[in-house]
Amino acid sequence: MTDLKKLAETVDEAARTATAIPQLTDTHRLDVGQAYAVQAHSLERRYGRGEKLVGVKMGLTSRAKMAQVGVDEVIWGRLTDAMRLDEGASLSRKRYIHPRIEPELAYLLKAPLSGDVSAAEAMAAVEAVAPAMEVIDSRYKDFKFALADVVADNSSSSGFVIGPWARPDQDLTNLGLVMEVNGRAVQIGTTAAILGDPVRSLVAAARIAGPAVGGLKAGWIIMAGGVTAAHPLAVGEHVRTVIDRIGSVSIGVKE
Ligand code: OOG
Ligand code: MG
Repeated sequence: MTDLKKLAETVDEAARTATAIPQLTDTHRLDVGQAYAVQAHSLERRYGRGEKLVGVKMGLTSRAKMAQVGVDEVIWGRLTDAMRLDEGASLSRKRYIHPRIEPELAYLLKAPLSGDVSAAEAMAAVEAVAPAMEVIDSRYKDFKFALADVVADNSSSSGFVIGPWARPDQDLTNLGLVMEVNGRAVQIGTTAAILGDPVRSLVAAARIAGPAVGGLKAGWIIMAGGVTAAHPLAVGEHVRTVIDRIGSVSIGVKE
């Protein structure tokens, strides 16, 4: 029988020490349900070190992301306070294995959400929205994984940065977005790339992540998923994402 706690220790140690590991599915039979259990156990280890659950991230909610990693199912992961990066600050490249960054939209909840909810019900629970970026750093060698591997690895999540919060009572369905590196556009897209309408990602978070975390809570952040393919980060880069009408968010990369 596969020891899910042992696998959780393996992915957690890989993340904690920024060390690449072979895919779990190379040596273990792991279904997606077991992979989520590994994720939950690995996060328990983080909570044991004092980290707090502050939200969830949705993943593979756009075609561009599915194509980049070769997995085509919507996945989710857990966000802790220690993963949050300061807006406009610089992250330390050496704390990661092979970090990539991707432009996202973040929701801030003012009311709990869980289970089957409509888009209107989901939006009624939203306090604010913000331009955001996620730093993903798959713990697997060469950033290669199967569905169960990436789920066990907290869906590659490694950090997130949130820009200024904006009012949610505006049309968010098709906002143009540009991600720039040192002032040069490297990715362009639209929020419509997220499941046709980013609110669908929030609805999916309530349905698939909600029951597993005792409900999405007021005060939590929900990351809707990468709009475009992710950009590999290098020291000296300054990355900025601008979303039409919402605003911008940036981060630098130092040694
Ligand atoms: C998997 C995580 C996907 C997103 O926003 O689509 C994700 C990966 O790309 O490594 O975070
Ligand atoms: Mg992401």
